[in-house]
Amino acid sequence: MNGYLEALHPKMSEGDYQKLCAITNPKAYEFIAKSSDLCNCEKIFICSDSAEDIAYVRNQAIASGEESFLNLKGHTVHFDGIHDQGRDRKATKYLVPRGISFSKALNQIDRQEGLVEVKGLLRDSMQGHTMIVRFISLGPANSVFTILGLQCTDSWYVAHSEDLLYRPGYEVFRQSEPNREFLRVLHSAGSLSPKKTSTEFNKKRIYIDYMDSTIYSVNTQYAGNSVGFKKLAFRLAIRKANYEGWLAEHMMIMGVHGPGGRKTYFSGAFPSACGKTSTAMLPGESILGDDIAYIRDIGSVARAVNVESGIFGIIKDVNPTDDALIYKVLTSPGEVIFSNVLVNEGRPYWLGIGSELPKEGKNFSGDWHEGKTDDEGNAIPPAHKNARYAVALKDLENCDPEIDNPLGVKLSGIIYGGRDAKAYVPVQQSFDWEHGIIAYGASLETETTFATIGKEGIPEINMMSTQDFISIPLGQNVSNNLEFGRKLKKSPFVFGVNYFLRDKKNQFVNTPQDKHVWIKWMELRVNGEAGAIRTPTGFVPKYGDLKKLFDRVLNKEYSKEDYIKQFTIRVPENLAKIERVQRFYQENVSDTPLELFEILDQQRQRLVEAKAQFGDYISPESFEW
Ligand code: SPV
Ligand code: MN
Repeated sequence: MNGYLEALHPKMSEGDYQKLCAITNPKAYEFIAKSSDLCNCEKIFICSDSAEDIAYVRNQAIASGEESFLNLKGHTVHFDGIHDQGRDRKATKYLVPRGISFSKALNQIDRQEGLVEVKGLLRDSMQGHTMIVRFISLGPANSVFTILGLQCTDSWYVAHSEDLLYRPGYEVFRQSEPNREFLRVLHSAGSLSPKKTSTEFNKKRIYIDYMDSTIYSVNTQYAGNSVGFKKLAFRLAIRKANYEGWLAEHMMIMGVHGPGGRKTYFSGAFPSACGKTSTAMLPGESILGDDIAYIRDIGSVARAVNVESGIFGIIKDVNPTDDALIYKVLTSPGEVIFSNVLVNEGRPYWLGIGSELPKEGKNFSGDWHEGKTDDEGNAIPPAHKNARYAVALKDLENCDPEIDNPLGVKLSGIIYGGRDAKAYVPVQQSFDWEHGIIAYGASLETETTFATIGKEGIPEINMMSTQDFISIPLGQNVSNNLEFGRKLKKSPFVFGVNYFLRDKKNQFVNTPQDKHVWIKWMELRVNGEAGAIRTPTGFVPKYGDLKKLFDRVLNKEYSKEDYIKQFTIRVPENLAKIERVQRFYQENVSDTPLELFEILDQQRQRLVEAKAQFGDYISPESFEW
């Protein structure tokens, strides 16, 4: 025991003190004591994950005013401040020791300077409040994947969300060696408005101290900035994974059901708001995870676990047609936290709900009515585009039974999906692992969306969809991905998808449902049951296979015309894409592996040759012979 435990004693009830004593990790005491000292909390609550403690957290989320009840049993709503509606890239920085510099593409600050700043903002931030201590197991407990986490927060909403989104870790901590490592998160919502939202949005800071495996977050409540085990611990995990030779990825994991009761697992990386959750939740398939995966080489096979155990999903466009399964969960009794939706007479509403919205209610701006404008005179929408829901995966009927398998599931395919209006076809398979990692993963392009604060629709490279979260030299991240698959006896197939391709009139060439056909095609490919056409950018499906799948999966007629439109190889757009990607790496990533340039040069060469033979826009069938 160390002096920290005794220092904490006066702020705890006897029961809480006993709960903490049962954990014998002196570093845990130290982190809790230093957090308590800095933030000057009045009391400390130790959440042991018992039913009683969880119920207490849930009740306090209501009693504190951070959440309110909705009509359906188990449903609550939470609002974040008007300036706190997404991950805040500007406010999020890596603390980098003097003499070290990350890629220009990463936001960073001198470590000492940053620590002084963020600790200054956290000082006395919990005065008069309780500090909640939560222990979390990232990944299934007691497995080779497990990483432990400890969060101190003054937000009952954050503590409640963690209950839905993460596996309990108190018992794991209790049974662990005293010197077991863990990730640390200290969060304070800062001073709160009468509506219980963080007021000092200009002083919002999310600083990542990778030297000390610690994250500091202050003056924010939006879960992506405050629930430390979401994107914050993910940044630390990516670093750890890269040094230890495994992968921490921004990926969903799903089981795709094939002929004869076969189930094949895929993981898929998509930037925020690009279809990751809706892919994992396709009807008839099963979900293991929708956001963060750890992937390891076990017995020379890529195996993956979901780091989390719940979904913090985008609610916009969840309706009975496009997302039937989620819609059902969100409209049935059960534990759900809604955030930043519109509430009218105890019912939540959101954009794209599939029916008309009320003209008034309560939303992230307070009392709302149609026509309400913000300080700059812009109309305030009824619900925020980035409004979300939090649910536990075990509450879903399509939750995959392997979710807690300590060895994870065998990945047969991995998918990279961007938001690319012009170049890539809706689905294609890479020639090999390296081509997939470079041409689909490292070249992943998207546009900024409402999931991060700032202007929408700005095109950008979002490497493996983890660009925002990488805390090592970016080139090293690419090399590690290349290396990981090369070491496997049989690496997963790599697919690139693009749900956002548009035609000349700027209309999407696919409906959101079409992705189900692409997924089924990938399942057949992995199992050697579908052919493909070799094009300059990858293997694309044959019309006949897709026609059958459209009929079987969606009960839809699929015309040759649609096929040609969707799978035409657009040479000028693809050449321009290669230019952009190469320029990004040349300008921003000094340690880019040479292989990246080589693989893209080869792709350019194939495109140029195809152009010489067939012209700028080439029907996929021209490549079939
Ligand atoms: C994302 O934006 O990628 C999310 C939500 O999954 S969060 O990271 O929590 O903001
Ligand atoms: Mn995400």
